[in-house]
Order: sequence, then structure tokens, then C-alpha cells
Amino acid sequence: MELYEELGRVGEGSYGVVTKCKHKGTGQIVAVKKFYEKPEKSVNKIVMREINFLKQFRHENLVNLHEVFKQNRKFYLVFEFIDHTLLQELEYHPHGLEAKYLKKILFQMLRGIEYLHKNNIMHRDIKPENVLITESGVVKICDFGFARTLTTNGDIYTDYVATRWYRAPELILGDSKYGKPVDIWALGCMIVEMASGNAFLPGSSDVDQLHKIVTKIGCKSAMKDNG
Ligand code: 38R
Repeated sequence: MELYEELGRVGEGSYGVVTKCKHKGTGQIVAVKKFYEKPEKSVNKIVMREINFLKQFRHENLVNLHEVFKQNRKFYLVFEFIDHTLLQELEYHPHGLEAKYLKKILFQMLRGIEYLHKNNIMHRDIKPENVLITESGVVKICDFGFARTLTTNGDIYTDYVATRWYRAPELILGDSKYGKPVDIWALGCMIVEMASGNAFLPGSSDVDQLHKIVTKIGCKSAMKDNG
């Protein structure tokens, strides 16, 4: 970390902190994601998953990883720095985004997710904070700590935690065989939010989340293969 000058914290989560930094040698501005040192194995699992993923996949609409290092038993991931997130964009436009701009953002989000899905990866935590937007309007999806490869043999997934408002009903109900549609559900919630400026399904608990889903969408259309 001696190589970087810290310019300010841009995000914090259960994983650790994200800091805007300047490389002292090159002057390059980067985003450094520092993972908390935790005794549990789960953190290592998340870090390794994110690193493996980012090393394998590169796309214009996915954030670019520069380097990885470990110092004082903590992992540091150094990314390209992108100006702001969709979360900030929505805060700046409380009544929603202009249709033309919305389409521009959405098209790129779809391209990023299409790339992931074509490579049999589901992101599993698509939300406004994980959609970065450059000054020129290029969208970059980030945070692959929860992303994982789909297995074709109907393997089960259990270790899932993500932001509630964008969570598909099968995740809330604990289905162990969910798949790529969970990303499309999250995207759908975000389309409504981008158009209106308000979160579509802002559940305050899991039960409230399901309640909002069935009252706003209906039970039949929210549950596939169920009438
Ligand atoms: C910004 C700008 C403003 N707020 N991020 C993606 C990396 C990144 C972040 N590159 N450029 C940015 N730019 C980790 C934020 N906040 C932010 C964004 C995403 C905070 C947390 C996360 C989630 C990945 C993660 C830094 N991880």
C-alpha cells in the first residue's frame, strides 16, 4: 500500500472498504478494495472467487482488475477507478433518468450480463452500487464476490446473501436450484427504479419483500411454472 496515496473512501461493506487512490509512481488513479482480515474461511472464499473470476473474464462492460496483493494478511484488489455508480446517478436524478439515457445505460448493463451468462456465470448481486458509470457514460458491472459458475448437472447453491430489494422470490424462499434468472429479476427491478427514481420493491424484511412482490406483481407472474 506504500505505493499508493489514499484520496478518500468511496465505499464500505461487510467485505471491507473501497478507497480511491493515486499510484505514487505513475500518478494513475485507481480504486483499491481492501478486504477485512477475518478468521472465517468465507472471506478468503469470496476474495479467491472474485480474483479467479476477474482473471478469466474481460469485457468492456465489466470492471477491469489491475493487480492483487496481500499485505499484513489482508487482500488488496486494485481496479481501474470509475467516476461514479448508478446509485449516485439515481440520487442525482430523484425523479428518474431520461428515457434516452436510461436506454444507453440499460443496453450496456444487458451486454455485460449477456457476457456473464454466455460464460455460464451468474452475478447474483446486481444492484445500483455495483453498476459503475464512467464520465463518458460507459457502464461497468463490478463486485464479483458472489458471482459463480453454473454447473450443468443441477448442483445446489446455498451460500447466497445479497441485497434484498433486488432479490428474486426463489432466493428469498430458499430454492437451492436458482440460476441466471436471478440477475434478470434484479435488472427488472432496476429498470423500474431508473425510470421512476424510486426503488420498485423496497422490502424491510424477507417477509415484507415477498409481500411487496405478490402485491405489486402478483403471485402467478412472480412464480414461474405455477399456473
Ligand atoms: C466508485 C466511485 C464512487 N463510488 N465506486 C469496483 C471498483 C471501483 C469502484 N472502481 N471504480 C469505482 N468507483 C471495487 C464507488 N463506490 C463503490 C462501488 C462498488 C463501493 C463499493 C462497490 C462494491 C469494485 C464493490 C472498486 N466491490
